[in-house]
Amino acid sequence: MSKPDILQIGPYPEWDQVPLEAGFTMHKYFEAPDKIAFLSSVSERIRGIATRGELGADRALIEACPNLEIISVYGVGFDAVDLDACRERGIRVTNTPDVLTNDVADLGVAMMLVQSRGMIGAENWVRDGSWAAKGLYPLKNRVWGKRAGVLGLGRIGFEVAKRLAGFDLDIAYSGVTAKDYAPDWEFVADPVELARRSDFLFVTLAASAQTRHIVNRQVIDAVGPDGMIINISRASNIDEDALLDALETGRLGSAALDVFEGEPALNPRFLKLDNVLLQPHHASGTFETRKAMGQLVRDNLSAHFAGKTLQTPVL
Ligand code: 8YV
Repeated sequence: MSKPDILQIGPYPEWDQVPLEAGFTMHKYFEAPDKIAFLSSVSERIRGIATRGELGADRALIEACPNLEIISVYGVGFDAVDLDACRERGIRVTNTPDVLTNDVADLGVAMMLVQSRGMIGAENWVRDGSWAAKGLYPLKNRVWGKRAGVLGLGRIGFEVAKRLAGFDLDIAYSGVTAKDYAPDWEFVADPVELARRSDFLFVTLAASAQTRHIVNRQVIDAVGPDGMIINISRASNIDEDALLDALETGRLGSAALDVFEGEPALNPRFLKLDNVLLQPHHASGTFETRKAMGQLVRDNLSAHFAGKTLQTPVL
């Protein structure tokens, strides 16, 4: 039996690539120097797309593949996949939820700690001899006992909040509705109100057209000059220009960011700031989690082509 043809939008580690190639005929779109020519040479055969959270699949790509049946996303976020284009043609979409939740939450909390305690600067203080030459490292801000706001108490937000409880933080959250699984934490519907009562504002909501720039200038100003915004979701959830303005002028104390508009390129204004911690979109980047994500990508593709129930369907 011939193997289903899959268009591969981005690279995977070898431990995923090898089994993918055993089960499917993989067409590496990301390696093609002339993408348009490459696509037109394979598009008729393509029955599946394997992509990554940040790369997705836009309408033009979906429409270029007339026999497309399924898009399997290596990531929980599917905001970069044009779901309307998929719905119109009954194309199935899967993602990789749950397996990455704890690692993403870990990194978010680590970013808060690293940035509050100035650990990157402290490392440099040791390495460049400042400790010996200048003496004690400047004092930094306490974490425990302060107030945290979690914007979006889904799977990842919940795990962030659980961890923050361990630091005796006073926790509140915002979302569409109050969650019955979070009776100990205050529900604050309005993001501006949530920001006003937060020393640390965690942005953990799934990105969509509705959440675009939900963290706007008003929210940023409500966090204020002593506060910090931590983003482990998608850049589009924050008005990045407003964030940069606030960081540059000190209207916002600091930020810790794993995601950027136009990543991996980022606005050069970020590089001039010392009140922001910059991370290369690696919140799910552990061996254990990435292996589980790759397995789910394959399991969903295999289930689909075997006519079985999809493991983690979005559509
Ligand atoms: C991954 C992500 O870094 O899950 C997501 O939505 O953005 C991340 O886990 C990415 O999908 C890997 O390419």
